[in-house]
Amino acid sequence: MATKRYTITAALPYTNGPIHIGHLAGVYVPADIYARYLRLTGNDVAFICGSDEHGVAIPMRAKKEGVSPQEIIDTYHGIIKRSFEDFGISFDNYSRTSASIHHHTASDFFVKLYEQGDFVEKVTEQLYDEEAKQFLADRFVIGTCPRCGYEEAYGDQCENCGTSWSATDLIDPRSTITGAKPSRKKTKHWFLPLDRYESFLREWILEGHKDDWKPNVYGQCKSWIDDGLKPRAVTRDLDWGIPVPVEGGQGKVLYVWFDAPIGYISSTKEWAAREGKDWEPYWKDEKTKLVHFIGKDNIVFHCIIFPSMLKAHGDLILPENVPANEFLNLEGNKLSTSKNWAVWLHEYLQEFPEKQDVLRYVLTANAPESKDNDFTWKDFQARNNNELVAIFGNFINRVVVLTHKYFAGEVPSASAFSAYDDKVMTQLRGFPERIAKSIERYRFREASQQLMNLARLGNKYLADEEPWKLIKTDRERVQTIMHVALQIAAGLAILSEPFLPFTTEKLKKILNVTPSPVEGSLAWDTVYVKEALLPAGHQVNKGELLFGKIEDEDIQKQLDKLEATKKANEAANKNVVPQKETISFEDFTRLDLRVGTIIEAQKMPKTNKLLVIKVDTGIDVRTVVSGIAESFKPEDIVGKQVTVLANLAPRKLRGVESQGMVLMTEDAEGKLVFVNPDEVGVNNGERIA
Ligand code: B3M
Ligand code: ZN
Repeated sequence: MATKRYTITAALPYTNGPIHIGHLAGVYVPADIYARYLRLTGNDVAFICGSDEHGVAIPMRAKKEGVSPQEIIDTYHGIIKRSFEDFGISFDNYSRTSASIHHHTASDFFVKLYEQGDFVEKVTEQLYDEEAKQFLADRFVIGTCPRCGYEEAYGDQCENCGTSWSATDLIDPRSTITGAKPSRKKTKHWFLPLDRYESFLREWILEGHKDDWKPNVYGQCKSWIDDGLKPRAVTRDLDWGIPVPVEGGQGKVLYVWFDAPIGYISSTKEWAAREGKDWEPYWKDEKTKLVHFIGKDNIVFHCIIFPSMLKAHGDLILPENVPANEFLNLEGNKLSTSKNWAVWLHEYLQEFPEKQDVLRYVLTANAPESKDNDFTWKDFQARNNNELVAIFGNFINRVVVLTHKYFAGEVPSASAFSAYDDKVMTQLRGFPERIAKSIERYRFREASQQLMNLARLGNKYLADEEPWKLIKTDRERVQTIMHVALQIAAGLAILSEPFLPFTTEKLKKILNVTPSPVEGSLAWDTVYVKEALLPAGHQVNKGELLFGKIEDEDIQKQLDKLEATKKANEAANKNVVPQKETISFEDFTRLDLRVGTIIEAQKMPKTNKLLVIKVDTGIDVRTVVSGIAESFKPEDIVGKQVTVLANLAPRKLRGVESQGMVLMTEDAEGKLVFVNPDEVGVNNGERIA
């Protein structure tokens, strides 16, 4: 088998909180499946990660909890690292960006680019919080996104539309430290002139990776490049981070998104030093395949900015692929740390001890690979009970129990195969390649379903052949049937490892192929080359159940917990109706809101609530039927300027066609008031946006 060298990275999580199912589904489980698969097929793999401990998120969290930033990173680095271990994420190294090897690596990287003249040094006006006496950037600023209109966009990125910004681009910026409107103050920074890399990026991504990068990733890159790339500051006026190592850099640190991806390199170095290896081929040899696993909000940093840095550096390879996932929602709502709308990994394990593989499986089978997806507890239960228990677990259990019952646990020898046996064996031999192909194309959902199909094949085979009936009349035939079934069980033990590593271990124990595999290695490839994975005469152990049923009350408990979270959030927002589902900027632009003047008003006969009013909208004079008669007398509103939704489809109320809507809200007493264009005169027909 031709082996290749792979450097596989998984996004470095920020150590400002624990991690939840969204992180696992979006990045770490797919990356782990990929890494495990590559190792099983004999490749040379460095699977690299670590904690992202710089950036504004850390001091912000520290402030909130009233502790030092160091305490924050130490606490969450510990919790996160532990969660990864608990869920079998098989990093070769999990480092942290506060490590000195990282500070050195990132500093050296910066100095090299600086000396090569790859930066532009500029004094510009930056946002400044006079009260906090601090420059504001990144998450210290929120404001309205110029592209999509989202009002809570961060200073470096809008989490709604994914566009990356400089803080000064935002509309109506405000400080997240004091809430104040920032002033502007001059300061010097180093910029990476991304515009210089445009033609390189065009050629490398837009031409070179049109067919092999996921459409969501490719599309984001394309729109970025087509929008025109601008120089981007890679330093910040902050005191938390890696000091800027060149003259004039005092009091400044590297931008977190400059240092964090270099963390992949430092983590590789740390690993190589520990293992007595050379790190360089993993980052410098053109034949090495570098793959970044990330969530969709990290695409621009991994596809545009970091590659431009790598390119500038000159000695380093570029990623071969960046298979970013979309987002996972929980029970229909966006996962949110601040709203505690999440399934935290450490809590999950307390409630479902030893069910790591169940979560891994459910998150893979339902992974947000090409669109956002929803995690529901009902689906979790169904996948466990109907697939893992009823198909996979059931098959293994039947095979093991019958082998013990009929043959004292010994793999029987097979006599001549029937045509059906041959067909089943051929199908079994086809699975490694099918699963491999899906994994190599980053289609992990598909791969996990194929694994389940192998267990289905086994179940069907037993159900069709019915050895429990034949045993009375044809023991020899039963020997062959169990021989074949045991080969499928062994196939599952091998092929399930990337997906269900804990189960694989148990299964190998049951099949007695641990610690030393039968006759050489039970490796991925042996499934299709070996005559028998489990030879006749091999003794298998007594079984334990691989999966347990999840009961309705276990699920109800989780749903109740979420319901309590929802209530707590609602109480915290008291009386305020929760925000409706997010709409896109395009949705918003479809509303035609105008200033109009009420020129006539009268009560609708035989009703208490309705007024029929005539509004001059500047476009025309139209009739609007409005349910406001209890709050206004007709004569009081004539002459008032109001906001009109002009393009609402007309509808008839009591036989009168209403051609629009006048916008209203309630005052503290519950009385209706107009949503008015200020008291200053505005021309009718003026648009509101
Ligand atoms: N810490 C961002 C995130 O968690 C970030 C990834 C860095 S990868 C170099 O969204
Ligand atoms: Zn936006």
